Amino acid sequence: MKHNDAIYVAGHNGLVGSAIVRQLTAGGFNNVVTSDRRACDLTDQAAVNAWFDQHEIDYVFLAAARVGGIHANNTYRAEFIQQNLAIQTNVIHAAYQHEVKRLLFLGSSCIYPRDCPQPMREEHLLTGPLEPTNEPYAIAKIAGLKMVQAYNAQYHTQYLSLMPTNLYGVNDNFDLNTSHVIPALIRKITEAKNSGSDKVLLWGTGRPRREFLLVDDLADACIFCLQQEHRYDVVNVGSGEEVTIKELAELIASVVGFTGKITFDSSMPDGTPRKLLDSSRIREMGWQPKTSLAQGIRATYTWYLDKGSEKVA
Ligand code: GFB
Repeated sequence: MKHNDAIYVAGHNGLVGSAIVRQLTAGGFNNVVTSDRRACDLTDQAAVNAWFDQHEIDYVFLAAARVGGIHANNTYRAEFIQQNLAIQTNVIHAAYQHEVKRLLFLGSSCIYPRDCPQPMREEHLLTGPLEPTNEPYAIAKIAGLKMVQAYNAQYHTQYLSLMPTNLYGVNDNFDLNTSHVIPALIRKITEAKNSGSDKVLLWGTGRPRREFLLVDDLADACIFCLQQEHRYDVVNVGSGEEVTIKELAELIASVVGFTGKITFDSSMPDGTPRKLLDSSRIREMGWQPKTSLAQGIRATYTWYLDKGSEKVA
């Protein structure tokens, strides 16, 4: 990628897209192109085609998606499959028709089977049933990566799907009904501390294990991969740092300074028991994350106090 190439970041307002834009800008890429929903509804194929007609795009980062935590995935099942299938189909096909040089599609570690051997390798895809709470989202993401593979095979494109582990960071969603676990816990534990409460109630049993990656590290991986020679259609991106939800809650409580009791509501779903990615491919390519979970949580908490809490007030 040259510094003046036209680089389209689809989904630039979201957690991932905004981090890619920040990182590209910091790296001296001076022709980053974005589209807001009014200018181009990505679920509308005609609008997407018209938008690509008007912009000469060299590279695409496809970070636009309907996303959310376990409760949102489980509740808005129809919207998660319909919107994601539409967005990714429209953007990937328009990119192909407009001869973009390369495209990077963002998937998710929930594409792997619920009871997948750990750590999960790219070859484990489609070897067993999915986790029910996020099956519609996972099926859409699997369709996206299969579309990338099919276009590479038939049309000789060099598109790539990155499968990130659970992400968090600046611009995260702190709405308690739709958020992922880290922003939810930062908000719940901060509010418990501020209200003088001696306990906080979290979902599930606290026993599931999750691997987390700061979104700035993921953005770094995206830009790194799109500049490498094309070798793989699918690449996992994880930190290798895995904790139980209870350990995560204790870490967040120590960052926030909350000393009350952490309790769990086991009537809420746990989701997948464990999802640790095997990230050997990207490590062999020469990439590794820079931020530990503790550093990332401190940075996200600082941002939440500064900006995030205004958004959710
Ligand atoms: O991040 P999260 O919503 O999604 O939840 P998943 C992770 C774990 O945290 C689950 C527990 O075991 C939850 O029960 N948890 C505890 C909480 N308290 C809370 C809370 O207040 N809010 C939330 N959200 N969780 C998602 C998938 O799965 O991961 C998506 O649904 C996507 O498809 C995403 O793949 C990365 O890790 O379970």
